[in-house]
Amino acid sequence: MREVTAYAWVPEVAQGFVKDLRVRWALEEASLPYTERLISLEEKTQAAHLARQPFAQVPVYRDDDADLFESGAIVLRIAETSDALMPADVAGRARVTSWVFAALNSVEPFVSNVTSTEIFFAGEAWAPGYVVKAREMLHLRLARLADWMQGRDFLEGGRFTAGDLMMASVLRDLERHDVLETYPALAAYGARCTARPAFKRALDAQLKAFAAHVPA
Ligand SMILES: N[C@@H](CCC(=O)N[C@@H](CS)C(=O)NCC(=O)O)C(=O)O
Repeated sequence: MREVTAYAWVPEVAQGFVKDLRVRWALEEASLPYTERLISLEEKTQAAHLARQPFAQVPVYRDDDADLFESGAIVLRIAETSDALMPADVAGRARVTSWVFAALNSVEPFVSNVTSTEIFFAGEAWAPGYVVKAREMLHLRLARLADWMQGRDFLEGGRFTAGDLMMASVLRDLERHDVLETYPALAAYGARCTARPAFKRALDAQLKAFAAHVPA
């Protein structure tokens, strides 16, 4: 049994970007079937959900042996059971873990500072000045990542791993923010990852749920 908790519906701006997509993508890469547990936006703050996700967010995931939250933790758990997302050797697995954390810790906060300001706070008086600084900080991280990607198709060279899944998911949040144009190698890397059939199946599954639950 594998079950992913996701939202039944979110406003259009978030559709295709809700983080259960990462979990669905990992499961698709690993060819592991799963069921969906879809909750409303109201349910996220109810006790039953908070008992499983203390921050009132999705995704939440469970399988026969574990119940966990945080997309990175979930993707790593799935990766541990599938050589589609992690190599078999200890050293290679450690590198994948490093990249999952790098995506979530060293890149995503800088991406979020820009995207959340430009999407949710664009009208605030402080936003224009803040976003200039946030973009500068983001460019520092992206420039380093672009250097790393030189001569590499994926983060660790020739093969796709859970690290790429997470990094591409983070970079994808910049699609609507004219940032990746500065880094053709990163844009190409992201496109290489999201061109994978497993990503398409995951995205379709998330969007299908939203289409079936449009509020009256
Ligand atoms: N660090 C968490 C973040 C999860 C997250 O941001 N979830 C969003 C949807 S993409 C959410 O449920 N937001 C509702 C809220 O924060 O109240 C993870 O990676 O799982």
